[in-house]
Amino acid sequence: MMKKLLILNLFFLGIVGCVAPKADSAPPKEATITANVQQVHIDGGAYFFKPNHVIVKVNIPVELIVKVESGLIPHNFVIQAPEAGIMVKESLSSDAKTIRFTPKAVGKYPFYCSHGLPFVKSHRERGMEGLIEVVE
Ligand SMILES: [Cu+2]
Repeated sequence: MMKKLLILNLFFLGIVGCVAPKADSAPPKEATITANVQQVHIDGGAYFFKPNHVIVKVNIPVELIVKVESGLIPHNFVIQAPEAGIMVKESLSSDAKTIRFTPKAVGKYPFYCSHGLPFVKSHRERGMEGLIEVVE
């Protein structure tokens, strides 16, 4: 447990230590398991999710606690992975929203924001996407 906390602390220090951490250079975020629920906090905005690579264990309930920076741009959080029992589409705000599911199959599944306007790059194309990695 102490080791896990230490790793978590180092992770946050790493984030704070970088002036502008490039999203895809950050290490993947492992879920914190408490009382048989795996919790991960994800922050989003124009146009990112941080962390953008989350690792969870199969067959253990997951709680993603997701919020986005305040502003007028609407964002949502989508995972379409029926093969893993994960079907999520939730609108987001600056109030944290808890998204619950239990991953049923090992694999890598994308999450993203599906917003965007016709004829311009979607939020996903601009970087609002990430990966849920489900492991044994
Ligand atoms: Cu968006």
